[in-house]
Amino acid sequence: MAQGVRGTRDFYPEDMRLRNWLFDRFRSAAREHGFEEYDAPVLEHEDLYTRKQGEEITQQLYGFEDKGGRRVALRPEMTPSLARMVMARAGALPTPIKWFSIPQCWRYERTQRGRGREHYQWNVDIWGADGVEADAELLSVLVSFFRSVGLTSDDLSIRVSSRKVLEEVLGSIGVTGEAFPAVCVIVDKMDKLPQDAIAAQLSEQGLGEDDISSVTSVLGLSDISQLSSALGSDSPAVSELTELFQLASAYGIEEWLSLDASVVRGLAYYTGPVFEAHDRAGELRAVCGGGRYDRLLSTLGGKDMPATGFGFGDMVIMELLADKGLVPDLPSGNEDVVMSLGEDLRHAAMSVASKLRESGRSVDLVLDDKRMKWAFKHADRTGAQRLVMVMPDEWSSGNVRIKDLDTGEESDVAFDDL
Ligand code: 4HU
Repeated sequence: MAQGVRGTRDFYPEDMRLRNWLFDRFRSAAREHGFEEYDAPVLEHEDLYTRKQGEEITQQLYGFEDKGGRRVALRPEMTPSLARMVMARAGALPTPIKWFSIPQCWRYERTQRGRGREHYQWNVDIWGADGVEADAELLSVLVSFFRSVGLTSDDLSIRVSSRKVLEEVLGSIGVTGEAFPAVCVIVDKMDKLPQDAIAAQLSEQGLGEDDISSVTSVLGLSDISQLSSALGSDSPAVSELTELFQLASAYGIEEWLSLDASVVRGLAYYTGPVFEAHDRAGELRAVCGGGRYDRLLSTLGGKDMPATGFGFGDMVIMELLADKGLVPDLPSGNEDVVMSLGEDLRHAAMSVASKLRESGRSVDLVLDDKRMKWAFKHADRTGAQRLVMVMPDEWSSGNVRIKDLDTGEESDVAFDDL
């Protein structure tokens, strides 16, 4: 009974301090860019996620039947819930919509490994803005966050491309329409699955050996001039990426970015710029990923609205911060430890604690008989600033003794002045 559900995590107070520290920085980066926070239920209708392009995220759906016989799912990602919310207020919401959230998202893998089944994923999205300015703004949010936790462009790079690159290559081969998102999902798995498995899947989508070579050679490109030679200088993909990199320079974040045509992302709905951040050492999975998805609403039965956004999980970033020695040592946040010497002064200690709490301080009142030595240790261990002692002689003259635990200085303070 001491164990929780497989693949889930408990957050003890020390874990929660770190999680709150991380989420505070997620929130600050989004808030300083003018994004507002929203939330949605963790439980959704399963059909919000029924897409047929073989994405890992829909294959690993944590879906089940509820007691009323309805098919429901724990959300695997936030974007469909956000799309549902935007659609329900279509026309009534002022655009651009700039919203963020930090939802818990769930997966259920059929293959049994010791892998997590839940994580928190910071989501930042802009709806109703169709230019690359919106995509650049998201990259600025990301870089602000990275800087706020002490990471530099030596630690990380954000690899950028556009779905239009692959769209143009496939268009020249005659692969269009329905097959496009499916091919993107397969191409995303190129560095994870054996070559023959990829070839077999691409062949199902109508690509022959020569087509696969053309795709592979373009995906290997990593600068704009190569891309321009391959796709033509009038290529919409090339113009889009050129403009995006110019905007990144204006933001002062260009050293964080690199062009990488192999980035396509594994979600079917992306239509334009796509990006993912990786540690430069190349030891970890992607830290975050995102892109433009201008046609998601029509797949959900609504009228399309341009949109772009990213998801940023809470696990890989903590691994990276640990590798770089950037995980902070966080104190409890308790400011005062209040204790009485002797049982007669219990009530007095409660009055003292109440007075300090009303003044806004965070007060840990010692609840049972402890020795002075214990209180010192306790105050030190929890990182408190002061030890407030209610002592017989001092209390009879209306005072308490306060020890400043940084300087070691002690002074008597009147109860009325607390
Ligand atoms: C994903 C989705 C939900 C939960 C977890 Br853990 N991972 C895909 O990255």
